Amino acid sequence: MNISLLGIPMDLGAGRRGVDMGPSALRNARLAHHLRDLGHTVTDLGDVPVAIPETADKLSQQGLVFLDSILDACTGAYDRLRALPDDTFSISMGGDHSMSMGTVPGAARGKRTGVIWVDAHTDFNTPDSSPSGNIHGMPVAHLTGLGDARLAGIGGGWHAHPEDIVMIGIRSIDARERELIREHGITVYTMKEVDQLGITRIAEETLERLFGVERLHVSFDADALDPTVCPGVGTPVPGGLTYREGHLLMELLSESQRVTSMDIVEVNPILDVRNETAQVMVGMAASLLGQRIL
Ligand code: 4U7
Ligand code: MN
Ligand code: MN
Ligand code: MN
Repeated sequence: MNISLLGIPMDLGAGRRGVDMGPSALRNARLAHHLRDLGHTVTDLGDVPVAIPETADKLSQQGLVFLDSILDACTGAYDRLRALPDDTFSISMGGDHSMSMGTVPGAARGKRTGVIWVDAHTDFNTPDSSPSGNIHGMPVAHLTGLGDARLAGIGGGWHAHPEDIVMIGIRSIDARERELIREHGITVYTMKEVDQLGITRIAEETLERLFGVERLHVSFDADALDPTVCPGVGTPVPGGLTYREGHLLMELLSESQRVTSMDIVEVNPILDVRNETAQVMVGMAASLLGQRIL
């Protein structure tokens, strides 16, 4: 398979600094090399231009911190991905999770696309509901067309259908965010369901639910995994997916041969221990792209 890597070195959407170094950390953990080892043809497209907080205009309009610069970065990512051939698998390397407002519509290529959101958080705040004003807590709401019209418009009119979104690994949700999730009928597998049902059944149900979509995108926030597995994240929440649960989920999705794109987000090298978090996330990508030991 042809795989394209795109870096989005952005930390403007997060409350803590450092995830702008995520693309470097993932390259350093030899993402391209591991994918080539699996037989893929890998092209690194480099990074999308992203402003730094020191020079960007922080002035939040309606509670949106760094809105203008995040719009620019997401639009840049959207344009790069939208131009790729349909059969190229794109991996977007973040960067904070606000980048997915550009990478998901870009990877969708105008087609109906299922979104598998692997995260400790539901990221479904709107500017009104957000307790922090940090845009990395808002991408999914905007992908469905809710919230700020500029952020919701990044994909040139493409939106995710709420019934095509499945979230896995959830264990932190804000009060008003919970109401929005319910109101819009988003499918959520919390850690309680992971414990009760197991990842195998959740993967099967997810693929069944997303049976009708043309493309399938996995947006993988490193904080979905337990902080003992991925310490390098800005918003750690205890009680996350184990190393094997993460791999098994990727392996089962890989087996379906239906996934067409991926985000790796929220890797924070400043908070990490010897680049472990980037290494773990490279392993997750390798499992999603068909790793076979036997
Ligand atoms: B991430 C939060 F309030 N919900 O909106 C918010 F708890 O991309 C956290 O999943 C968002 O890491 C976390 O700021 C965003 C908070
Ligand atoms: Mn997230
Ligand atoms: Mn998260
Ligand atoms: Mn985070």
